[in-house]
Amino acid sequence: SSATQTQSATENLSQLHLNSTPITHALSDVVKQEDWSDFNFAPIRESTVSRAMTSRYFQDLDKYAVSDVIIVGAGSSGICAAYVIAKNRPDLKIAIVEANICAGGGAWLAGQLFSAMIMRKPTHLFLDELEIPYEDEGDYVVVKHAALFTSSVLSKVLQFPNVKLFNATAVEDLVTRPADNGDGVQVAGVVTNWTLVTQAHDLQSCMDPNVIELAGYKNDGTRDPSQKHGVILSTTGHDGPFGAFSAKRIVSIDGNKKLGGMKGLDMNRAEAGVVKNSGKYEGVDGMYFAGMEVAELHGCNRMGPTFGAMAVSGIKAAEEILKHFA
Ligand code: AHZ
Repeated sequence: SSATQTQSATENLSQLHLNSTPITHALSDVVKQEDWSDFNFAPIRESTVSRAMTSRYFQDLDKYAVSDVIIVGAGSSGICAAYVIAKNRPDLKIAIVEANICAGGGAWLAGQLFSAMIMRKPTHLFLDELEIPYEDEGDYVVVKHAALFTSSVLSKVLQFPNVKLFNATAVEDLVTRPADNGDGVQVAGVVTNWTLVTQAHDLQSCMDPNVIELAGYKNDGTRDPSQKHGVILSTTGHDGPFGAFSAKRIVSIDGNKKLGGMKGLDMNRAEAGVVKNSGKYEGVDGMYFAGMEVAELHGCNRMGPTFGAMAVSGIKAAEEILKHFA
């Protein structure tokens, strides 16, 4: 019938079109004539793979055992801060400690289980710098998927040679020393453990932690005045199984401060409140905060699914840290 003839003519056309379009991919020149039958990799020993991973990890543990900046928590605020610090100061060693296997915190989705990430201006300027596309809606912009934002920031941060992400690693405590002026304490590092170990402390008898120390201290634990001392930026998010970790620990150390406790959702107050209160924590020298942990520490509102303040508070804290090292 003519209907069948038309259908087969269309199929032939699309087949012809397909055949006339050369398929290109990274291996087009290696795998000739679409023949994968004798494809193979060069031989490798299992121990080679093991050594390639473990030697590098132990080199990193050694290199970052003393770090200039320790970022606790790799959520949206932490990774934005890491980007700004690492980009401006390639000479600083930046260790990011993230309890989860996945860096990015909550920013793989943008609210409930929805994808599109809302950011209020002027955060679009940061997106421009990172070449992350968005829809301009006037006072705010929309990135089509939160995962696009998070993966783009992470891909840049992880390429800096002065940044190491220790994921699946939890900060269990802070290293503290008496403050230089003899009044109160200063932070001098973080106490770490594999997250799975941290979660299983009640089940085993003794699983002692490891530490990352901040730069700028002498062997006896006093500050070395010839060096800028390192700092901790905590971005562990609001209270949860791990969240607000440093805020809670800090108030137990600094007798002058009570935990503010995150207040209810108010988009118009929350974002500016978090940005204004982010940065240096006056009560304990060397300690900085950004992101939703600031809301827990200082009693700001939560903003719900709008992420501008996460990027901007991270940028503000990064600017203060850069001024410290200037
Ligand atoms: O796993 C945590 C997450 O990736 C990590 N973290 C928490 N405690 C840790 C610890 N050691 C190591 N002790 C730890 N890592 O910190 C990360 C926090 O990411 P997040 O996305 O929860 O925080 P954020 O402040 O960067 O972003 C918050 C985003 C929110 S919450 C919110 C609301 O509820 O109203 N609104 C926004 C925009």
